[in-house]
Amino acid sequence: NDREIVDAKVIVTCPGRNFVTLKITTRSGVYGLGDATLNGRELAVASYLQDHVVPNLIGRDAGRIEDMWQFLYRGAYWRRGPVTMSAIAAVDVALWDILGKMAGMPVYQLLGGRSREGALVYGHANGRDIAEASDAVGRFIEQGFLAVRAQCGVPGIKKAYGVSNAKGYEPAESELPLETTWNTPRYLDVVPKLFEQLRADHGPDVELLHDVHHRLSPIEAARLAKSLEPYRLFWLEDATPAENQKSFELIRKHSVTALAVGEVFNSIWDCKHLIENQLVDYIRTTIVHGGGITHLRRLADFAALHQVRTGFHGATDLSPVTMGAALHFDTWVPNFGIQEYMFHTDETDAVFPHDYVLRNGRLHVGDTPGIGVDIDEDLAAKYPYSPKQLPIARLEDGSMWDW
Ligand code: GCO
Ligand code: MG
Repeated sequence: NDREIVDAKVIVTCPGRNFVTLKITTRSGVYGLGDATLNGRELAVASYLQDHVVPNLIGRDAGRIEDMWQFLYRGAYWRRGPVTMSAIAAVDVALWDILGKMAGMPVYQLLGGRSREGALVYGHANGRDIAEASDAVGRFIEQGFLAVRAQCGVPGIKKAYGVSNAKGYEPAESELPLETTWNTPRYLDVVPKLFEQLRADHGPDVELLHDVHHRLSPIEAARLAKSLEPYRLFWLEDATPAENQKSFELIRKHSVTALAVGEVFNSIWDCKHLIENQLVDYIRTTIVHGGGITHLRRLADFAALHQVRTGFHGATDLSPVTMGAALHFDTWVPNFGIQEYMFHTDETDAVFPHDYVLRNGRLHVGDTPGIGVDIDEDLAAKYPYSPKQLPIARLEDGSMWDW
């Protein structure tokens, strides 16, 4: 059988930041790639794959994508969790990539074909204060972006989430977590002022987004969502932690600001209540952390029943392999909303050559068979793994907080 898996290897590389990639090769020589990067915990997924998954792949039929998903999910007995689901995603995407290459078709075609020409994306504008953030938004608009996420510094807080440093936005900066401080009242005061200024400077048309990064309690989130209503956000993201999905009922009760959630989810079960009760408008769980195309397709169909649209996570800690797979999904999925897009470094782009391009505020996938992303293994080997962790946040009295 041409599709028999004869090799699977885990490639860890750090062209500016760490990425874990799975490469599965079939007897015919056709190979597929899957991203398995879990920011700050990369080697846990690399080991899960290398030690526990790879031995199961050899000899199996790469064409049995659904069965492989069920085998890895049900067969392991232990279910869900970001490490497991990222590993399953890597296998799943690699198999879709192989199927596309064998069929001579891009993955969006295998999924059911094009629903749109390009995927609307949003970029990240950050500033130390409101004026700097507004200038940054202006630069995205000049580049043709139709949607921009805006974050600004909080007065009195030295290092707030999403605020520029010399290198631009990079949360996993140090080997041990950077300690940041948090002050909710000052944050709640500055954010409406930021969006008032952005509407004054850039007018009503540009889509504006904001990420709270789980830092508010439900009632504080409700207050913020209500105070932002005049500025018509495309969405307010991760307004409160979502382990308790019912928390979002409180926000909904008080506000009509659109809500997005789910970049830290890894399964349909993390958002079942949120979706079936229409407590959010956009679901952010993406291919790499949510079990791959096979599981995300199920999640998106379920979301469609409740008029919830997709808004996939796309920060730079998700590799171009995920971006490629996500864009095929975005090109097909009927209930598409938006795709997050941050620019990877030139080093990363060189390690992962890809065929997607940005045009007039939308990302367009090419017609390369499969997901349209490759890996230059010789180049990847020149960038060894470099341990980095995400920061933590504490209140001014030292209490640990969400970030
Ligand atoms: C976003 C996210 C990211 C995460 C990062 C963690 O909305 O883009 O919040 O920036 O913080 O992906 O690894
Ligand atoms: Mg986020």
